[in-house]
Amino acid sequence: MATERTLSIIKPDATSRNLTGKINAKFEEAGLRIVAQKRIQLSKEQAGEFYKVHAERPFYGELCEFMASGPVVVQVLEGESAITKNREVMGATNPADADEGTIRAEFAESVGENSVHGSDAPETAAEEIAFFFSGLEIVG
Ligand code: DAT
Ligand code: MG
Repeated sequence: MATERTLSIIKPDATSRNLTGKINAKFEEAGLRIVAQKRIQLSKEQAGEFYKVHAERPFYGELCEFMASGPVVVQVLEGESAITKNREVMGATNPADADEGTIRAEFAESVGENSVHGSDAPETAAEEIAFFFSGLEIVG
């Protein structure tokens, strides 16, 4: 096992319900360290660029609108197998399928408004971290 970094986003449905601290507690309880964090509001264009891998999916327009609809908290999480571990703590994309105790089971409102994003592989984690953060902003 190796120490990894992954990109996490606390989405607008969660920031609007004041859940940032509760979600961060889930990461920290799982042994993930928040080594960079900032609250920003994305434009629809920036959301579209971030999610361009989904450009052909039927929900792409809705996803970009939602991600630009309010503040998000973007963060870098660090820890042993952080990419996989974060996906476990997040739970399944659709909260109806998410295991008990996961962030999405507890907090997500729907498959579209599902409270958190997490990178899915080492390559995407590196790309997504660089999308939001410079090296100077990440302090492990
Ligand atoms: P994940 O966020 O678990 O990595 P994904 O990469 O398949 O899931 O999809 C990215 C986001 O797109 C997801 O968090 C919410 C939205 N999405 C996915 N499937 C959807 C659907 N069937 N309807 C509406 N939004 C969807
Ligand atoms: Mg994904």
